[in-house]
Amino acid sequence: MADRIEELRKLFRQEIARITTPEELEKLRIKYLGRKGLFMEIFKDISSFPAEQRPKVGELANRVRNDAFSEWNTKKKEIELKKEEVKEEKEAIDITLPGKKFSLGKKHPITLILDEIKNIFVSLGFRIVDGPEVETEYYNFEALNMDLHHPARDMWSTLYIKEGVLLRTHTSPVQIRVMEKQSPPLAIIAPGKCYRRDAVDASHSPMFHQVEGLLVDEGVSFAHLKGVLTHFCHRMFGAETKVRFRPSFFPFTEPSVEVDIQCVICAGKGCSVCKQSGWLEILGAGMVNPRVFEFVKYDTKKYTGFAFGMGVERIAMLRYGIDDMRLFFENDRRFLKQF
Ligand code: 2NL
Repeated sequence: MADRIEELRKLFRQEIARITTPEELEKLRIKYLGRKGLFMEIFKDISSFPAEQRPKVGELANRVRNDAFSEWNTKKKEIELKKEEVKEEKEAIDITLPGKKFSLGKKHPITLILDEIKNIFVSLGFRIVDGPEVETEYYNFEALNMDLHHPARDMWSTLYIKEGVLLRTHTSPVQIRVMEKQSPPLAIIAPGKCYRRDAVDASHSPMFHQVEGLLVDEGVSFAHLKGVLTHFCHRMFGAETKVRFRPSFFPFTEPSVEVDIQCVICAGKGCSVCKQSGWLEILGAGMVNPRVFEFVKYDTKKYTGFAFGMGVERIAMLRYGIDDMRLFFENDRRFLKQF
């Protein structure tokens, strides 16, 4: 009997040594240690032994079975550990692999031109101001001397949010708000987004960028306007650029001018960009209409000022030689990466 028990122990050890999976291990448990397992059979056989031998054989059988149990438990832990290790190995990050490539973005051409314009005026002592894009009719039109009958106030030209509230059509309202809070002297520029009820084409967009400027002090004259804006054109388009001032009309300035530069494409000879005129319109400007000063309660006997406004997209198109404004808003990376 003791031989049989030792034999069983040997067999059990041989089999368990070859096991690698939890399924095999479970089968082994049932075969040897289960309720109908090989060890149980031995316990059954013990009852057929003479009484004096039973305790000894029983004790041996018990010991071998208990050993087998603890060996089985050890193996179980081993397998679980192995499984865990394999899993970790599979999930491990290979830090020697090359990384994913990503490309750095660049500043948008409109931002680049805006930065240039701001730098020029800041270097002359102008301060950058901003304000709301959703405005009231008062700040966008009325305070700029554009009365109820002005065509721009039509709902077909302007994007209205509700009655009396709209998307600003220029950045002038920002300057009105600054004048309300601050008395002269004052030199500011107001860059930002503007909105008009326009269909998209090569030269129109319902959203575009504008920079307006305003300088108010005692004794400000048209000569100051000409000096500052000529300097701006020279910094923006080159010191050799010819500049011309042409009479115009705006309700918020009097007198008013359009500022042209000699065509940068054909050098004044006449081409399709300048419509054969040799000149390109760059800015609108003028001496602030005293009626605007009255709205912000500035003393019109004491103070005069000049103001100007320019479209950023137009300047960017001329600087970069772009003939279609839509390119700025499509955000095609092949276009954007060129700047
Ligand atoms: C243009 C013309 C202009 C102004 C804007 C202005 C602002 C205040 C008072 C008076 Cl608060 N004027 N702005 C003046 C003249 C022309 O813009 O062609 N813009 C694209």
